Amino acid sequence: MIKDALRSRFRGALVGSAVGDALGAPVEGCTIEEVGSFYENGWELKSHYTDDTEMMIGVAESLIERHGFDGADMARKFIRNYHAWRHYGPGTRAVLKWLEAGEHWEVASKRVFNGEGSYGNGAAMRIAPIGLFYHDDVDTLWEIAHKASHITHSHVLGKEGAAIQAYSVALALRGQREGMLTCLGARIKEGIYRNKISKIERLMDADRELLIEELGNDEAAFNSVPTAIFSFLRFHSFYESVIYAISLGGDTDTIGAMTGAISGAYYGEEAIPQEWLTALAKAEDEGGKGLRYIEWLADELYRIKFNV
Ligand code: AR6
Ligand code: MG
Repeated sequence: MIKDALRSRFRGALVGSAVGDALGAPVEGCTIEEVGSFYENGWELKSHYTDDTEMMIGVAESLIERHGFDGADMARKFIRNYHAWRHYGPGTRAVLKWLEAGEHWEVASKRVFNGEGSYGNGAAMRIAPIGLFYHDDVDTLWEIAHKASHITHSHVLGKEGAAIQAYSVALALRGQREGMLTCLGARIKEGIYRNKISKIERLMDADRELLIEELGNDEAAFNSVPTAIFSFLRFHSFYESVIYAISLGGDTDTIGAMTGAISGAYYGEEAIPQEWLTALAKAEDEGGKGLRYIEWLADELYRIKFNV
């Protein structure tokens, strides 16, 4: 693959994730019907991005500054970037508070949910930069995705979900759409994910209700990561995959973000509708880290990765 195409795919993954997040944000928690009526006049991007993108930015910033994974630094980036109004999950909010108070990044996340740790999708939703940075080395990708998740999500299902999402982004970046499910199947250890990934092929003609029943659409990583992979594989364009993911209702911003990351890594930034890019830039004009900044992060990851 020529390097320019790969550069566009780096941008596509990060920008695609932010676009999916912002499109899903106003309909988070809605039913299929409610999403349909909110967007009945067309899929216009009208919102800011949420915690999904704010944390993805932190992951990218840390990889760039440290030239690889550094847990303590990544935790500091999450704390520095935190804005409560971007709607963080309750578990993550608590962990970030303890990290800010000085707890070690390998310890703080183990305290939530009665010591079980979180299996929410909050680690998977932000993991795209790791999928890009380690796309050519699956063993390292898998290990680093688990470690980067552990900062806030220490439950094995939270970590495995993030690793599956990171690997899906890497496979999409490498153009491996056909072999994606086989490659994932060969890596996944946890039964709930193995089971759902193995169903995807058979569900291609399912209606939305059945799809939700089989794969899920909520905040648990195992009820949303397989759904994002399905949304990517079910269609042949960035636009169709992302609007389908959001049309399922439930955790729309995060399923939108994860579908956008995989699809953006596959199709490249050019495939993202220009109106969505313009609206994303406009929504963040008042001080957030917007489109140009996210593109710059992607370019930096690319530059460091390929030493150019
Ligand atoms: N036991 C029971 N419920 C759990 C457990 C557990 N061990 N782990 C997670 N949950 P959280 P996130 C449920 O709070 O993953 C934002 O809007 C529990 O209901 O760690 O960072 C994002 O945009 C918990 O509240 O947050 C995402 O959409 C929920 O999973 C979403 O929230 C999320 O886990 C995920 O955020
Ligand atoms: Mg969110």
